[in-house]
Amino acid sequence: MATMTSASVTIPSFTGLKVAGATRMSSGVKVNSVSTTPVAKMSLKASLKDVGVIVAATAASAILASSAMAQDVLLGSSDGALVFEPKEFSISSGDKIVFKNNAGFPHNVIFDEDEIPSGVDASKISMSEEDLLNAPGETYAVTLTEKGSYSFYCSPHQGAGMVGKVTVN
Ligand SMILES: [Cu+2]
Repeated sequence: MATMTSASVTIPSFTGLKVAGATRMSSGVKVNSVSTTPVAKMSLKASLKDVGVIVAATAASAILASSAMAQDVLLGSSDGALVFEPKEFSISSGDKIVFKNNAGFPHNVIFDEDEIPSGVDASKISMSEEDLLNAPGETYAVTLTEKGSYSFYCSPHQGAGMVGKVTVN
């Protein structure tokens, strides 16, 4: 039973990764709910780990290497709360923010077009609304250069309070 459940959950995550859409959300929720069984959790982790590596490599290639500092932000706290951790922080212009899937996924990172410095294109620094980080450890990185304050949220969990704010100095 545990093995069957694991397989049936893992396959949609595998094939659907990055293809996006509302269906991805429901498969991600299932992953979390079945992971209470130790056996299912172990095999899930093993198979999803490989996916995470592939996705991380793909994401990394889209990001220019930089000698600037990086700020890590966890997506979901380790106790499972639907929050960015930290949810409010400051960086220097040119620093990279690395959002990392931690718990309670799927998550994404959308900058609020009305709460970013004028002249900054929200779509260029955000993930797309339907794009979701499904796998443990999967990351989304963005480098901010324009000084000012930026508000961002996770679209699946915005209503639950998964919002954050970064000040670029
Ligand atoms: Cu979220």
